[in-house]
Amino acid sequence: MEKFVEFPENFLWGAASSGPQTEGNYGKAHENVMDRWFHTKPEDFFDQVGPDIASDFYHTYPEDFALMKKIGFNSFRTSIQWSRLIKDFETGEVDPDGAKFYQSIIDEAKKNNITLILNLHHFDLPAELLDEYGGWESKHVVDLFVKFAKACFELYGNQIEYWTTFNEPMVIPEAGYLYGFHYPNYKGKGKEAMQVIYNINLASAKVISLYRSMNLKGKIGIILNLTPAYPRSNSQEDLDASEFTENLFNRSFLEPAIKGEFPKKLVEVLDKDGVLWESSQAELDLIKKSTVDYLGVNYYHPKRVKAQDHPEQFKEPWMPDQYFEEYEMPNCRMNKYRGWEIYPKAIYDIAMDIKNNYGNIPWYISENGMGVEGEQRFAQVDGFIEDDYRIDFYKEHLAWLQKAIKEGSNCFGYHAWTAFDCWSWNNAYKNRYGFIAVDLKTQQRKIKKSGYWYLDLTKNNGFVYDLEQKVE
Ligand code: BGP
Repeated sequence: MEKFVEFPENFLWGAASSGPQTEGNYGKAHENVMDRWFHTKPEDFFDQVGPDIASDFYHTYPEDFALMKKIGFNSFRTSIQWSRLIKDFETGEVDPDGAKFYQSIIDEAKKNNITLILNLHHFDLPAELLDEYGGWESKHVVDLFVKFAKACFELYGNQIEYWTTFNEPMVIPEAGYLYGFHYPNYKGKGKEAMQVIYNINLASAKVISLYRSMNLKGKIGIILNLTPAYPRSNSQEDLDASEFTENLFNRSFLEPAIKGEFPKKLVEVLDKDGVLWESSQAELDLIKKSTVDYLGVNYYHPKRVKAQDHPEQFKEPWMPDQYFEEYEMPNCRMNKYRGWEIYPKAIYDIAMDIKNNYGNIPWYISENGMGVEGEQRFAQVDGFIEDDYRIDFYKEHLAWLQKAIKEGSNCFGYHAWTAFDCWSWNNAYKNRYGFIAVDLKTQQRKIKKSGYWYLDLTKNNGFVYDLEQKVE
């Protein structure tokens, strides 16, 4: 039966993006690791398009905020690039042009009545810190990140209500150290990846502790990509595999962020295998007391897992894959352009997990979305893109989210990925995700059909839908 899917009052509606994917490199004194990757191996990127211009947000932000307002946003997330704001990483000295730019972003958001969520790290470690110290493997880098955060809080602390320390921190060890799909493209560095997990948790806790000590008036959280690990069967082997996968890929950040502790079972396995991170009691105490005020959840796809048939292949060097194997579930819905399964119900499962197992902490969907290759095929003669597939994707996910909210999950907002088409880590502009199309040659913007749909959704604070039938 059709019904009105209604959201709570004052719900945050908007979208997320990030500095490195939108701004372009104008005036930036330092490369981040993604810039470095493109500058050294442009052939790794779709159509060899890099982040140097990206969506030109450095120049187009006044127009972009006006368009976001026009399609109903009351909030927007972006990130401050460490490699733009800081001139000297060791001292934390600020680059005045960088500081001016982010102040303009804050002012423009305010002018448009858009609440800005500011994130401090979106895969964009300064490349020099990788060269000099081994990046997130180093605790010195943790302390340099705290200096960067201090500069951000000193400059903008009281102007921002919602801060986040990291976006999808698990992607850094996963993509950079285990499987090699992000720079520095290491593969098989299991032990190092575990230290990176620990160090980033420590960095987040240190920044939260600093934020609290500065008596600022906002809130501070973290953004995690939660990919529920569903087992192939109820056999003990498959259940163990899914539990390990959950603990490693979701809860190694979720537990410290909210409970101040690492998952016990994961720590036991890593200890037994001799790959547990190096930590001190003082650090663990700091993590224990520096938990988040709220959580952001990026949800795109689930993980399907089964027991590993060939664990011996992953013992030397140590890799977590000895405890699980991912597989593609037969007959699942797939976005073949991205290779991600579409499974909207997982958003409900995540919401109820937060409610039941994490003290029903305030949280929001900080990213959810879908892009396909060749979106231009949906363009009408005047270039208007009729992206109904995206509208359907959003409706279905939102309906599951609203069901969880009705059942008591403490969700305060929904951010899509993304506002206007932006650059992606090696897929560049292959899969377009925006409500607003960006013409890469002219940098002209044009609202897509989904943008007008979002305006209606936000005006009505809901939409008509039948979750059972999945028809409007
Ligand atoms: C998330 C990232 C975003 C964004 C999005 C879409 O993991 O936080 O930065 O890129 O995924 O994924 P992709 O761009 O890889 O298609």
